[in-house]
Amino acid sequence: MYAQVVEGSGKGAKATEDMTPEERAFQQKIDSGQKIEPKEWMPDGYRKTLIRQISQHAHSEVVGQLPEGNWITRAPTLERKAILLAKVQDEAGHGLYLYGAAETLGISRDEMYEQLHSGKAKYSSIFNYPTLNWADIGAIGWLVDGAAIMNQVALQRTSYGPYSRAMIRICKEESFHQRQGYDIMMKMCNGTEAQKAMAQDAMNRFWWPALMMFGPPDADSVHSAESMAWKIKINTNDELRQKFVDQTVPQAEYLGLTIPDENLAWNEEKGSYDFTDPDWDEFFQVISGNGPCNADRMRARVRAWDDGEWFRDGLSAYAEKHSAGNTNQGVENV
Ligand code: BYC
Repeated sequence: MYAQVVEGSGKGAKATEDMTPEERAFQQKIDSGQKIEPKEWMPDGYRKTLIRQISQHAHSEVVGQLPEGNWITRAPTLERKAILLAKVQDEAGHGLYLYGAAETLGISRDEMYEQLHSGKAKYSSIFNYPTLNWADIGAIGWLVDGAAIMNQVALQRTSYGPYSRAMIRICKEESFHQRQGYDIMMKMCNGTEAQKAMAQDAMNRFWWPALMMFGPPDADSVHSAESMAWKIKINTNDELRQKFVDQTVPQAEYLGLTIPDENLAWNEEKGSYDFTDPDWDEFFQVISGNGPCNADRMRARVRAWDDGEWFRDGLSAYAEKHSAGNTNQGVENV
């Protein structure tokens, strides 16, 4: 059992003897592996941390449609186009499950959108990099969805019921996404020299940003300690990054691609790979809004929100009409 519970984001820990009876009972529930459900009592910090993480996760799914959407009209075959369309549509669905899970904590969807559009809420750093050619779609499916699954498989056991259940559903779809990316990479690596060179170039550009997806090193992670005490997070950032590297190296070898890291080497003693850290200065620049595509991504999201105003207005007017007691379902009412 954890000896401490934390009060809120980065505020430090509270000793067991200082906990209120409610906090102690809450922590015991978490420690015994029970799920927390929306209407149950929870510390403010737990609620706040979950809203931050789940809404950021939802924003990542939605913004994540943009780099891939960029290639729907230029997919090389009809089959690839249909697969990519389905994948991008899945990401929209993931965003919706996650916004729904966050709403059970008492925040509205409009507030979450406002936080995204104003730059207050973050979304995954990875989506601030451009997709320059078709091989990038393969690299995203393989590496980016691969990194996302590594995290999300663990999050299926997260302590908050609605988040955990959303993750179970999302993980099923993410495995398909990862396989479609690997399939593109296989085709390109077994194609012409030029196609293989494109695949290697995509790997060179996406390797480091994929490693950054797991967040800063544990020593610099502001939220890990409290999130792990509350089992919001199941693994630390570095643990997941290591697992991802160990899983991906043999896949790259099978493709005949070289991971762009001179220091990558199997470490017999620890039973895993040694590897170079990504450039953390670059990571902090990207999450502060200064990555290659941050401004483009935000512009696209805000425009989509503005363009959808007439539709939201229409839906609200329709709902109002019905809530005003007019239950006539006739055509003149629609
Ligand atoms: N990007 O204390 P830390 C996908 C922020 S996409 C941006 O370690 P935490 C997909 C962090 O928010 C996958 N910001 O944070 C979709 C914090 O800043 P704030 C999305 C990052 O929360 C379409 C600060 O850095 N997956 O599936 O304990 C196509 C300190 O970090 C990042 C999720 O969101 C980052 N990479 O751990 C394909 C999973 N990393 O909030 C694929 C759920 C850190 O204090 N989220 N920051 O201003 C998590 O598991 C955790 O939130 C993280 C970070 C591991 C990401």
